[in-house]
Amino acid sequence: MNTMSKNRLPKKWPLMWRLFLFCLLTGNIASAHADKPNVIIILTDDQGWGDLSVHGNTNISTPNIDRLASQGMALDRFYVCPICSPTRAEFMTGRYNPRTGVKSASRGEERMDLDETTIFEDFKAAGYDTAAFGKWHNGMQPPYHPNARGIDEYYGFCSGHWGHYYSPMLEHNGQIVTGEGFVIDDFTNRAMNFIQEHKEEPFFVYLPYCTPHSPMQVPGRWWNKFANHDLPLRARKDQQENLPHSRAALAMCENIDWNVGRLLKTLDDLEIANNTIVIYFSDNGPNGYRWNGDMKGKKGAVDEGGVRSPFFIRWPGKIKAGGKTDTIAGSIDLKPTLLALAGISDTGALPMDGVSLKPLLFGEAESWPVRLYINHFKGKTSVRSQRFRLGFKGGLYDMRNDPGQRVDVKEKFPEIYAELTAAREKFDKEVVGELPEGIDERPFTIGHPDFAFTQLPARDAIATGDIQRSGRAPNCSYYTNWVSKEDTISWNADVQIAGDYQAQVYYTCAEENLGTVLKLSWGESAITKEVTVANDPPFVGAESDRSTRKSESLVKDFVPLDLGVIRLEKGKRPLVLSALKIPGQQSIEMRLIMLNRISKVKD
Ligand SMILES: [Ca+2]
Repeated sequence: MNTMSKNRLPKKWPLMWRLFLFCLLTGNIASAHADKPNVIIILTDDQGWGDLSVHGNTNISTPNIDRLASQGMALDRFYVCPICSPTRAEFMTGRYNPRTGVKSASRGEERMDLDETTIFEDFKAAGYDTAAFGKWHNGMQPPYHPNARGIDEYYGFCSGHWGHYYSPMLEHNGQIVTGEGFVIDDFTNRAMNFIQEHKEEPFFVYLPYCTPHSPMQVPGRWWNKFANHDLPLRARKDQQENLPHSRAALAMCENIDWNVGRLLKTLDDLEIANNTIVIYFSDNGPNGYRWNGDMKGKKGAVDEGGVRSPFFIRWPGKIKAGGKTDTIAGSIDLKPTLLALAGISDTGALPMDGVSLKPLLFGEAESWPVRLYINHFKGKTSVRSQRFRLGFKGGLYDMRNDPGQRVDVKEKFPEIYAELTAAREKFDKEVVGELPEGIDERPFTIGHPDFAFTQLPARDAIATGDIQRSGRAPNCSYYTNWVSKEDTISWNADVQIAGDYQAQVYYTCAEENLGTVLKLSWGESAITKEVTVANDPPFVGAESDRSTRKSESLVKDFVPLDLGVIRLEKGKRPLVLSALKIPGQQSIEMRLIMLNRISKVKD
């Protein structure tokens, strides 16, 4: 059941009215949005610049993505952030990541500030139908949730990574659902269906794929080609290369390519390819040492290899096919560029750092301004000019003659060194300075006025005593080893409006541990529930891994248990899950709590 409609505000203008008025004005039903190109953004996760055959990687064959380059334009010096969430924030806002409040990738630090206006909100205001299928990674609870940031239709997961890619637990517009098959195929199917259903309207589809990010899972159809295959091209430091990991990553990229092919064929079949802008890029450098054109660094580094992404844009008849430029650009330029290409205004008040690349793409850039492009993450700032890169340790590299960043030339180019160093200091002071220091203490929001649902995962919770997190990285983890009644699991929370909330906990509990009694409390308000139904599923994930996982938790088939209805008064305090009785070895294993507001009450 799609419960989206009751959870979201209605659009200001019903669709039929919008279409009717538009057609009345244009007098042309068949080309009702000819001046409004559709937009599809394909964003891959941890795919390096080198992970494509079009870039000379003979280990791999990616004909469909390569076709985007031959039918569109390649920006071959396109920069993103060294990790996931910051790049997404830059794409959505046109602003350097530190300005957006995104500090890191988990425990709420991935949340984008609420005064930011997303590209989706702008396109939605211009009459577009918007959708995202995949990994959001910029906040889970409304108003940080994608549905609250301009996305009409959302299907995927909001965390930074997932523990299993085959029919996993996902969400659809805030409600927990089970995926269908391999996630990338599933996300693409959803996108193709959305495009089919919305082909008569202008649409904006965002496809943030979650591969080749670990866990390294990919169906046999793609894996078998690589399983026992030599890789002729190896990492720059090939002794550091984990071959099973590289093989899996390349197989995952070939699976992405197959899905891109299906997506492009959908546009051809619907005869809307000419009116659809397709962009392809990645969110950071490769997630391992593998061939990447001799560049220095991988994911996490602000060196060239950590931040240079593949980038292709196709708009048949508008952007010349087969074009390529080395002009530096990056994720902060996407929002201004797409707004310019679609003739849409920014509805936000905050100034963008990026510039519109439209003149470059249309071959109209007679004198492109000299600019610097800056990459920053966690105290490390690197500055790129068209020719040089100033590394975060202060080395200056001539990227034209030394693309591998091997020789520091700051003594040979003292003026350039001084200019780039000054730019770095200015950036650190003015831009990085906008990011609050210390740990992120923003509470997790519950019960936004426009959205009835709130998911509170173990990722965002704090546990005491003997309770353990199931994996090193919080993203898809759960809490286990709850052996003491003294211990609790709690969320630093902020209830937006008072109401009665139906609460469910997604749990496991072995037969011998039944009878444990849970208590969920918000100040004086509390509900209790005895666990009487066992759910003791096996671990899932490792059996599908093509190379050994490191930080992701294995998952289990958690099921919901109704805890009852709890009254939550407006305000900030911890939402606490405790155990009044633990008659067996331990209480439940806890994956998440779902809250659905069933009625509002006066404050
Ligand atoms: Ca990533």
